[in-house]
Amino acid sequence: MHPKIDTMTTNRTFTMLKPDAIENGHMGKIIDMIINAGFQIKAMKYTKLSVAQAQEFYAVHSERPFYGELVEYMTSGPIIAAILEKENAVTDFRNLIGATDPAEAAEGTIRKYYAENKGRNAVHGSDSDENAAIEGEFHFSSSEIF
Ligand code: IDP
Ligand code: MG
Repeated sequence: MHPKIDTMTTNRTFTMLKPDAIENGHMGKIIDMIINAGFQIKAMKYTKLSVAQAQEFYAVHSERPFYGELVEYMTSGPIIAAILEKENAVTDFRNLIGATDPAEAAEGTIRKYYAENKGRNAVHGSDSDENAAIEGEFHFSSSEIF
């Protein structure tokens, strides 16, 4: 039998610069790191999540003890949402942002530089190609993607 070849990989991921990154004035430096790492910005907007949007976006975590805190934090101020393109976008972007908890994030990662703690951790990055597509469509219509 032939080995199964994965043709499902896409070159896009989805990110949010979270409320702490905006509050702390880190958005310019974070966007600069993203561009310098070779990502193209396909879509970007400055917006604010409603409680219903944050609950839906993080529905996978609804049973976790931090869910209420997470929704409150993600709706506490504006965010910057973006669709990014690059070869191996999902994996490369997860490597660029670093571990969820900045105490565990590698040197040179966005969370190492700019996250406050495990909850207020500056950036979101999709964890799979499938979620990247779902999350991108959640925030952008096709006429907003370039
Ligand atoms: P990720 O953002 O690195 O993919 P997830 O485990 O998917 O991490 O969690 C989603 C978000 O929920 C995190 O980025 C962080 O903002 C928040 N979060 C995760 N774990 C905790 C926790 O233990 N306490 C508070 N907030 C958390
Ligand atoms: Mg995640």
